[in-house]
Amino acid sequence: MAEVRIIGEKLTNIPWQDKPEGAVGPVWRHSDNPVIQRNPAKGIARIFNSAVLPFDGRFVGVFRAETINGRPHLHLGWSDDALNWSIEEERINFVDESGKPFQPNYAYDPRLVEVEGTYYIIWCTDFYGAAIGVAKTDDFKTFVRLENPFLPFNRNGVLFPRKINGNFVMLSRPSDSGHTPFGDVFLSESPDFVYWGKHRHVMSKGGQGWWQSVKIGGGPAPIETTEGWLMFYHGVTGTCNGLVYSMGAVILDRDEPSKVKYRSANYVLTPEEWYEERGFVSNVVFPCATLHDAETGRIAIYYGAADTYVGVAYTTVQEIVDYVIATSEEVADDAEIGIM
Ligand code: BMA
Repeated sequence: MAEVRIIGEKLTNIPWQDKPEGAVGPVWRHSDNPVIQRNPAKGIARIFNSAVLPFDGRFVGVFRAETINGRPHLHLGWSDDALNWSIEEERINFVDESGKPFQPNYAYDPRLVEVEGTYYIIWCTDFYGAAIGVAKTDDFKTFVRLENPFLPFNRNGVLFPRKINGNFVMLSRPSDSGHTPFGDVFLSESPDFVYWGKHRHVMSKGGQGWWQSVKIGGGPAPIETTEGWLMFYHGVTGTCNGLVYSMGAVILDRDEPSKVKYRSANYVLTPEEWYEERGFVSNVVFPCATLHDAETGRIAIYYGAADTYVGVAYTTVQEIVDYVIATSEEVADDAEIGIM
């Protein structure tokens, strides 16, 4: 197939392991998973569904920390190698735009995305029910909350790492107040990070397979490649024992990302290892971040496992894009911008 490249920065010190002999599929696991175990800091029982980025010669993470009273909050963590993490015991202290404390009642499933030198945290917050909260920081010391972008109920807010056609672009998954038994991915634009509109449908749940038949949700910030925006996402199926969360991969149009170019009919990672199959919520892989290197095309994917651990998995841009193209299916009107 044609050569595919990541469009972006060189980041050669990310975690990496070559594909082992006999690996099944285009994504393979770090051999020493999970990289974050239970009880990783005082007062924190479990960390999962979390996001990381390079910052100032090290790596920084915004972690979904399930505290010992069972409520999720966001904590910072630091690492030299992006595998061994030191998690701060204090939760992130958010302030409003005038500097007054402004803590969310709960916060989960954070994404962390840099756009034009500012770091944005996007998470699921309490706004008369589950909705999307956003904050920004320049230094990982002061975190300023911004206006909530969307009405409730909504989850899985995923910001693109650059403006497209002059606007910020955010994916989201409108939902209900509970364990949402439905859901497609939509996209909205904003010129100023306050007013969001031009809402477009991006992807439907479903397809020929059953692994994404109940609902889907955006994952890590999309990666810009020469073939389009590569995005990992989660797809959910129902069983007599509850929901199963797998990871899928899709390529969106570079200039009009509400259009799906290719979408793999198969999952690219599904719960198979003990730390994915067994935990607080069994059978969950839930990707929220990647570290990637434009020079080598290597991608390290950070995912929550069984709502209990953090796992790392690897692929290369060539391997995953070739796989998505080779196994692509068209679902509903994904290839269009959708009805308005
Ligand atoms: C979703 C979210 C995720 C979680 C998943 C499986 O609705 O709450 O945080 O990983 O369920 O429990």
